[in-house]
Amino acid sequence: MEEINEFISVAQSFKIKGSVIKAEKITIGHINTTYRIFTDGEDDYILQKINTDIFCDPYSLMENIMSVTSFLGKKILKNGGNPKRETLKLVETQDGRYFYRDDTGFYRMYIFITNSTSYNTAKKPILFHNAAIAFGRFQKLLSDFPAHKLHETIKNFHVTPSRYSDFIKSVERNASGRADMVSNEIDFIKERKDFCSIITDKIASGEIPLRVTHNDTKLNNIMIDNDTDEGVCVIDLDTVMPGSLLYDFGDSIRFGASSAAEDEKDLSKVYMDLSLFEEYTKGFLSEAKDTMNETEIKMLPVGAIMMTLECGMRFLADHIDGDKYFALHYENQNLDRARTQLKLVSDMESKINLMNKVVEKYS
Ligand code: ADP
Ligand code: GN1
Ligand code: MG
Repeated sequence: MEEINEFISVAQSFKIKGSVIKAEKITIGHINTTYRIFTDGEDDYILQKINTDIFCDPYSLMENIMSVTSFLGKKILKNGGNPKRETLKLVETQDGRYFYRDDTGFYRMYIFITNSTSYNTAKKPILFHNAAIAFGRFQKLLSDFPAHKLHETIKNFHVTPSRYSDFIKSVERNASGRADMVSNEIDFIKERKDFCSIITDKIASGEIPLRVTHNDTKLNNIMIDNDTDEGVCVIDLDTVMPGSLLYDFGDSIRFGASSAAEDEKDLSKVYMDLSLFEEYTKGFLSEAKDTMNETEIKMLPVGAIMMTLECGMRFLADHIDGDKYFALHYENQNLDRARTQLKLVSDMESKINLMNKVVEKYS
């Protein structure tokens, strides 16, 4: 069956209000397959086929999402907010589960958050500032979530030294035969091997605490209100797990403070925009500062470099592996993505003193 018809058919297995009018694929996001299901009822819906090559235990993943979204829903209600709009809301299947499985895949459904947009670039600085406030608030809302309840949905997700050794293995395996053509990029990463363990060492020594973190805080994982430009809802909760707050801050900067798209081919257009860095830092610290320790605050710029280097390694490893992980829209897209990340790393390294000054200003 054609994919779109498969999604329309699967949608009937969920308790949706009204009838399905049409389905439209959403191509933002590198991991899951996502459709908007339009209905003639009160709500539209998001139907997602979970990528089970990447999330090998979708049952545990759904348990995480159920417990996190119901925890957030209760808090939002208590604070006078709108839980249908301010957190993801799972839709039950006709037989009372929160996922549907058949031989085409493993699906879940959320209520579609209306009148909001997930941006790939910070079109206006205020969008990025507001995203920072929303991610900072998300962090705060989950600060008393019982971390032991969470499954690790992807092992060693932001353990950068482990990502580094996976990267070296990909280079050695050279499954696609592309490694020889990217030796400059490989060398750039190898020169930063020692840097990779700076955050994990401090987690091991207890200087940096493990918290419940989102772990995938790029700008397109937050819905921004079309009228007010405010961050409405943090989405893409597949990787909510114990982690460092530096990962969440860092990943937002990696993606949203870049002057260009993640796959920009013209590297002269790619740099870390210091004014966007300042917008984000100001917003994030205004929400999260009180819960952070001194080391975390001081190391925010390191978090940004770490997440960017790590993502560059992951994109390049996937290019060398023959594009097995991230969804592609054209040939060699992972290489373009890797190159922007490495360009950002060297730009951030040259701006580290300026970044530190910004952090000092708002802490
Ligand atoms: P992926 O893991 O592939 O990144 P996401 O969960 O981030 O998948 O979803 C992909 C895109 O679908 C998002 O960037 C957003 O545009 C849209 N989306 C996801 N959930 C919702 C929702 N509840 N309401 C509106 N749009 C959504
Ligand atoms: C993926 O799912 P998505 O597109 O929001 C990836 C992140 C990467 C990001 C790079 C589960 O995020 O870790 O940082 O691509 N998610 C997973 O854009 O691997
Ligand atoms: Mg996403």
